[in-house]
Formats: sequence, C-alpha cells, structure tokens
Amino acid sequence: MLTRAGLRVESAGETPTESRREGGYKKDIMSKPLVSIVMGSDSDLDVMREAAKALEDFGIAYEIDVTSAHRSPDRTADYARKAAGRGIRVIIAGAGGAAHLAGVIAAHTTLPVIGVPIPSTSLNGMDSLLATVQMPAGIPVATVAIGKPGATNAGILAAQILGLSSESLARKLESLKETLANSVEEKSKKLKIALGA
Ligand code: C2R
Repeated sequence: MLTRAGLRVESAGETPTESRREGGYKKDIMSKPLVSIVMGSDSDLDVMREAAKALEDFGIAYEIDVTSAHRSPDRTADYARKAAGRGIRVIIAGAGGAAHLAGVIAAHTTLPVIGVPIPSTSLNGMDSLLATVQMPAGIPVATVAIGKPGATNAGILAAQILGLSSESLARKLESLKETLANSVEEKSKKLKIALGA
C-alpha cells in the first residue's frame, strides 16, 4: 500500500490516536492515512490521481492501492474488513466497466464508501456509473461523476466528511468555496471584455 500525505505518513498498519480534540485530530490528519484510495486496475490511476490531488490540497494523508473485486476477491474483502481497524475513515473506490469494486467494499465495511466511475471501456463510463450507483437498499455507495471531475469531487467529499470533526478542515472547505466564487467573477469579467460588453 503506497501512502502519501500533505506531510509525513506512517505505516498503514498503525492505529491512529482516537483524540477528537481539534489539536489531536489535526495531528492525525497530517500524519496518518485517514482516506484510502483504491482502484480496480493500475490503468485507472490517471483518473484516480485527481482524488489524491484534492486530498493533498487539504493536507489529508491518504494511502493508495489497486485491488479488484473480480480479480482478487479475497484480497478486496480482507482490505475492506480491516480498513476501519487501521484508522481509515473514508474509502474512495474507482473502477471501470462492470464496476463492482465500491459496492463489494461497502458490503464488508461500515465506513463511508465513495465510488468513482472510470471511463475505461467503449461505453465511456456509463457502464461504470450504473454499476457503481445502482446499489440495493442497505449498502450505500456515494457515487460521484464519471472520470476526473468525479475523482476530484470524491477527494473533496472525503474532506467534507472528515471536516465534520475538524475545524481547520472546515475552514479550508469554506476557503475553497470562496476561491470557486472568485473564479466565476474572473470568468465573468473576462467574458465581458472578450465580448466588448
Ligand atoms: P485492466 O486495464 O486491468 O484490464 O482493467 C478496472 O477498474 C479497469 O477500469 C480494466 C478495467 O477493469 C476494471 N475492474 C473492475 C474491477 N476490477 C477491475 N471494474 C472490479 O472489481 O469491479
């Protein structure tokens, strides 16, 4: 399991501090992988990298790996069952085609699972979208948009989930909203200049 963080990352097998104090929790965010990104194949990395980038922008430590519900069912079940015990708080799972990965992981854990439909077949992700989003009642997968925008949003959604328990993360999320609003103001100005309005 490859681990990355805004700062330092420790062994994915270590148990994180359970402190919910702002200071303690912030420390966890900066040092322990709280988010686990998995994908069905290394061919999905170009898309799933966007989830990792979003987490890095928030300084959230994450781990990233490949596992497949189809090709490595035992490994996937084992990963999902042990994730919470390793201190993971949110799982982001991306897969293409008959994308069962997120759903199978969700079947083995009570952690929130965010599914990213990967456009890796001739159906351009519609197959992955439907396979990921159409879960039966009882096993939710929070499914985001197809491809890179979805992967980015998966990272932000994970930050929002963690932000419920972290004031510093909540502030960063507010700041992102302001940045987005300012970028629209800029686009509006540029458009008016381009149109001579
Ligand atoms: P390869 O490029 O390895 O042939 O994979 C992967 O996510 C990838 O998009 C092709 C596509 O197969 C997908 N895959 C799944 C699962 N495992 C692999 N949908 C799964 O378990 O759901």
